[in-house]
Amino acid sequence: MNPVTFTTADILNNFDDEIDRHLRITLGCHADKVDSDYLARALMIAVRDRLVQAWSNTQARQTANAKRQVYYLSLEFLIGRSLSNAVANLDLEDTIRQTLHKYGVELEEVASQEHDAGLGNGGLGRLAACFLDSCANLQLPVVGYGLRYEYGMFHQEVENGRQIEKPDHWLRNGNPWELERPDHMRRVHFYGHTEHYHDRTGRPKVRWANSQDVLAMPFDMPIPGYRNDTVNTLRLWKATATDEFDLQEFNAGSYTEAVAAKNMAEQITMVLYPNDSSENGKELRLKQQYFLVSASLQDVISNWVDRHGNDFTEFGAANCFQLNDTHPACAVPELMRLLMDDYDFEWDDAWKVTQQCMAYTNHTLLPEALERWSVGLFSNLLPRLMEIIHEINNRFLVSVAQMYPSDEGLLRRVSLIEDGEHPHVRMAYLAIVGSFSVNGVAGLHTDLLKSGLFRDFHQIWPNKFNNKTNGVTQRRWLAHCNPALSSLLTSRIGDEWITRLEKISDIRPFAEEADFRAEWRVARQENKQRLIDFVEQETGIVMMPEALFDIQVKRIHEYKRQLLNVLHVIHLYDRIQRGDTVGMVPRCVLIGGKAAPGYYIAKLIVKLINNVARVVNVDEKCQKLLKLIFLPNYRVTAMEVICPATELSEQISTAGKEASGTGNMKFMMNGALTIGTLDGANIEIRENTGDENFFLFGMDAAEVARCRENYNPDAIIAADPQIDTIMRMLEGGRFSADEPGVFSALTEGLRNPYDSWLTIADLRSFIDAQQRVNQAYKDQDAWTRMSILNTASSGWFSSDRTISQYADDIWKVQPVK
Ligand code: 26W
Repeated sequence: MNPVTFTTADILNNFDDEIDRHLRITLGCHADKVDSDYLARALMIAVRDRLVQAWSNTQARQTANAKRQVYYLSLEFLIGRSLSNAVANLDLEDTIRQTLHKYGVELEEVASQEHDAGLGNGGLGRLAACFLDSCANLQLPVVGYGLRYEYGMFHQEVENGRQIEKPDHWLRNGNPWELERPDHMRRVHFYGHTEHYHDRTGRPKVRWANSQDVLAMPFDMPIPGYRNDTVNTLRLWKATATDEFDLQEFNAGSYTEAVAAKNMAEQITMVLYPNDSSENGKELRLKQQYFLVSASLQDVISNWVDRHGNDFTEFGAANCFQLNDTHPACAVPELMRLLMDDYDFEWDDAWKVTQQCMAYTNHTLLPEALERWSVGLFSNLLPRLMEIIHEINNRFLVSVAQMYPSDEGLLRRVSLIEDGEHPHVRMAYLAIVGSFSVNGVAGLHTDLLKSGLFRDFHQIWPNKFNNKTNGVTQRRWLAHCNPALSSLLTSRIGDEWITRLEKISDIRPFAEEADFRAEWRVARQENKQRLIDFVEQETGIVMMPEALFDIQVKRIHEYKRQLLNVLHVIHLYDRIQRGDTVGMVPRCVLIGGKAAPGYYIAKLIVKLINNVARVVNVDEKCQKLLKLIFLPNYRVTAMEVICPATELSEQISTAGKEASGTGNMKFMMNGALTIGTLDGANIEIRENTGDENFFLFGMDAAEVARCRENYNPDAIIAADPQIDTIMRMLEGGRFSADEPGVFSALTEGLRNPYDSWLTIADLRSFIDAQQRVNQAYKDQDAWTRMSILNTASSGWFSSDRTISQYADDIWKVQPVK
């Protein structure tokens, strides 16, 4: 058929008509029923239509010209909303505002109707979303592969101070961005057994027999670049039942039951696991992981075969898979399986290809977060993969034994199978052995991987290891979420920073101009007011506009030490009670974040924050000086209001525990000052902004290690009257009058000499640093200068920089213009 093309002008001229047509015809909305929800849907469809042409052009261009394609495999993509992002990237804002004014609404109001795509837990998932944005911005041939969960990250509510989880049915009103692609459906095997046989030429072969199969249906989401005619793809798989599944399992007499049983297959992509940093070993989770990996690899291979037939000579050089943590580590044995069983590769050739195109990113040092799968469970669910893993391990251990003869301990330590009564597969080791690149996500993190967690592997393959410090996209995390500051920046240095954040350092000299500082404060105050309104709407609490906005938002976890933050609030509360308030600046402390549903201590921390808040916020004496707020249901969209209004960013993890952090970068970019430990990317933030513009406290990673050797929290508490008072208030029930003893697990943890998080050890230093913050805030002019210098120094923390480094050092991939 002949191709039909529209010019951009045709489309733009008709924007009004088009919205009208989508309202009336696509959505069947009667003229007197038009509201911001209908308008949002009509608008999203109209914007998506504009993306489609550039989208298929991008695909054609990349297929024709890219020497190497990259696939970002991730169980999580924490996208948030897409409308405003697409509107900005297509430069449609003015056109759309005009159209919407005819309906008497603002773009912001319409955009706020869109449901967050919350297909991730936290840092790792949001990083994947920032990376896709940067890849599109840099015009790199990168496809994201993930799962289309029916239910994303749970919705958090608070009842009697406790977290309650509610399901997040984000697809209820449809997802206008996605395009279903039934012609690219794939089939994934589970269970069954393997059969070894000889093919017609007498070669030994293996087949996976009697498997139960599930179909993988792809849904594509467009990822638009910033005004560059590039639209990349995020392909999300949905599990659906095969028809024979029903016939096999159920007899013909129970037709309706058989059809209903389709649910079993469709369970696989029903819900995102809300665990962040602790693995739980559930079979369904392994099913999800393998489902993603198998569907995606088959997709890539089938596209390859379409273009090159069965000639795989260049496959390894032309394709690169980036594994987002170990969650998709089954890609290693799965690629081996597909090459050997389906395309007749010999082991050595398949292994060469696999090692040539896999790369692994580690995101955590916490031992409890390292994925291990029981060999029994694995063999049952994925029998063919388990065989391949055993073979990879045997060959690997033979080569290690050759390199380091008679080091039995080493062989046991690096084995992919952890021996014991219940042997387990160590997924991180599988990923390391199968990849040509292993990277950490901040300088300290990579150093600790090399010297600690992966020490033996670093000794074997020093050149595999490399660092890629994380970054965030300034398009969402500054240009979009902070219009006041963005236009102020652009008025002085132009708008090149939107695509080249290193340019933001040009703002540095303006820190010395009083007028500019005054304008900076006006923008900040406008943002604080936006947050005040948001918080009042969500919690009923009214923050004081003149107060220091002191904010900690992230997953609730012991290592992130929200507890340390609360102990400081209790200290301020005590000072206010005692009348010790000379020179104290008013402060609003806001804490937000979700606890994993099965993480008892994290949930208790949520309860403590809420209980302390209840006491502080009704106290007469605190009214003008102190508020504590727990903001429920922290999510991407909430951060878009929070980070522009933040003055003090809390990055207070136990040194050596936070791999990088990325919230810390969003705050810095928006002009917040950081109070933090020498952990993760805080170290690089401090290096860039300068020691004098960063509030440092606490032990560094080396001191933490030494501290553990003879840690005596009781002695520290007894020797420091202020700390002693804090503990007495907690233990005396000041915040648990109606439920005596509820917090004993927390106070006992604090006093435990084996407390992994060493909270009491850093408390004095933290209180003192907070006092320095207090003094600094009194000089608003000096504070503003520091704020400007933080923004001016944030160029390094753009995910564009991070992705350029992945592209140059790991992927060896060029932009396709
Ligand atoms: C198996 C359960 C599970 C689920 C998620 C284990 C571990 C995870 C992630 C690794 C948790 C995570 O999001 N890690 C964060 O990754 C960010 C992006 O690199 C870093 O900035 C954070 O420091 C790190 O905690």
